Amino acid sequence: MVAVSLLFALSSVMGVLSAPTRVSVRGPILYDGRAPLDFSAADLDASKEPFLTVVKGSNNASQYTQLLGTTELPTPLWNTAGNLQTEQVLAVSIDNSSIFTPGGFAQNGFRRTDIIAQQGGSPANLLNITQVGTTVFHFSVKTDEARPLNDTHEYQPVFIEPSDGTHIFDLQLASGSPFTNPTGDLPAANARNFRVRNHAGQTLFESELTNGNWHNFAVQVDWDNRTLAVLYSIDCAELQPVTGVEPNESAAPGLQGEFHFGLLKLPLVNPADSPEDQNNVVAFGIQEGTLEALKFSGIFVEGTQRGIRAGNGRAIRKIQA
Ligand SMILES: *[C@@H]1O[C@H](CO)[C@@H](O)[C@H](O)[C@H]1NC(C)=O
Ligand SMILES: *[C@@H]1O[C@H](CO)[C@@H](O)[C@H](O)[C@H]1NC(C)=O
Ligand SMILES: *[C@@H]1O[C@H](CO)[C@@H](O)[C@H](O)[C@H]1NC(C)=O
Ligand SMILES: *[C@@H]1O[C@H](CO)[C@@H](O)[C@H](O)[C@H]1NC(C)=O
Ligand SMILES: *[C@@H]1O[C@H](CO)[C@@H](O)[C@H](O)[C@H]1NC(C)=O
Ligand SMILES: CC(=O)N[C@H]1CO[C@H](CO)[C@@H](O)[C@@H]1O
Repeated sequence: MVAVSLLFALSSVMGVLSAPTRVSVRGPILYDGRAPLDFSAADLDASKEPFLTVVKGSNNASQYTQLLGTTELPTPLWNTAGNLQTEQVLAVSIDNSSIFTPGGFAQNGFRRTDIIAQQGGSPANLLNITQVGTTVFHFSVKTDEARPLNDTHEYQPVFIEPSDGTHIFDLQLASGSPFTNPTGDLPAANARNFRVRNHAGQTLFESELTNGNWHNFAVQVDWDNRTLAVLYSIDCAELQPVTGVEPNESAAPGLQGEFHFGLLKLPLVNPADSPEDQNNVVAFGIQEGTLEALKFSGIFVEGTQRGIRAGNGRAIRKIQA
C-alpha cells in the first residue's frame, strides 16, 4: 500500500513538471516541502504530508510553527513566475516549553522544534527516493527580527540525521559561539555567521547570516561516492557553487537519515552541574527560555540527472569533481 501511494505521489509531481510552463523542464523533484498557500495550522497539527511535526515541546505543532500565508514573501528564487507567490513561509519558533520528550526522556538541555520531511506517512519512505545516486537538498533561511536568536548559543537549524545521531551535513548558526566545555568568551566575533558542515563537523562554507535577506542553500550529496558540494545565493540571485566536490567519507557507506529543518538550540554549560553532566548537552545546561524563531521557504529535494535548479527558471550542471 505504501509503495503504491508513493508511486502516485511521485508520478503526480512529475506530471506537474512535464506540464507546459514558462520554466523549462528540469530533473525530477523528489520531495517538495514548499508549503502550499492552502496548507493550514490544522494540517501542521495533524503532521500532514509533507511534514512530520512531532519533534517539539508539549504544545500543538501550530503553536510553535506559524504559516505566514501572504503576509510575508518567501524566497524569490522559486516564486517569481508571473509574479505569483506559490508557497508560504514557515516561521519555526522555540520557547521555554520546547522540550522534546521522546520515550519519556526529557531533552532538558535543548530547546527545539524540528520539522521532518516525510512521504506516504513516514520519513523512511523518502530514504530510497531522495538519498540514492546524487541528489540536491534545497532550503532558504531568513532571520525573524522580532524574535531574534541569541548570539551566545549554538543552533543547528538544518541537517540530515541517521539513527546514529550523526549528520550527513548540517547548517550551524551562531557558529562563532559553538557549544564548548568549558564555555569560552561569548559571543565570539563571528557569532552571526552560518556554517555548512560535513559529516565530520568540518566547515565547507561560512558567511554572515544578515538580517532582512533570504539566504538560499543547496547541498549536493553524492550518496555513492560520499561527497558534498554547496551552492548558495542571497535573495533573487541564482545559486552558485561555493565549494568544489568535497569528500565526506566519515559518513559510512549506505548511511541515510531523516531530513530535518527548524530550530535546535544548544545550551551553555551550567557550572552547577557535575563534570559528567556538563558534557551532556541533550539533558543538561543553561537555557534562557526565550521566544526565538527562524523563517524557512524553498525546501525541496531534486535529482541531478538534468542539472540543478538555480532559480529564476534556470538550471546549472551538477557540480563535478
Ligand atoms: C491542541 O489542539 C487541540 C485541537 O484543536 C485542542 O483541543 C487543544 O486544546 C490544543 N492544545 C493546546 C496545548 O493548545
Ligand atoms: C524553563 O523551563 C525549565 C524546565 O521546565 C524551568 O526549570 C525553568 O525555570 C524555566 N525558565 C523560565 C525562564 O521560565
Ligand atoms: C532501501 O533500499 C535498500 C536496498 O535495496 C533496502 O535494503 C532497504 O530496505 C530500503 N529501505 C527502505 C526504507 O525502503
Ligand atoms: C543570551 O544568553 C545569555 C547566556 O545565557 C544570557 O546572559 C542573555 O541574557 C541571553 N540574551 C537574551 C536576549 O536572552
Ligand atoms: C565516483 O567514484 C568512481 C570511482 O572512483 C569514479 O569513477 C566516478 O567518476 C565518481 N563519480 C563522481 C560523480 O564523481
Ligand atoms: C573522517 C573523514 O572521512 N573525514 C573527511 C570528511 O571530509 C573532509 C573533506 O571535506 C576530509 O578532509 C575528511 O578527511
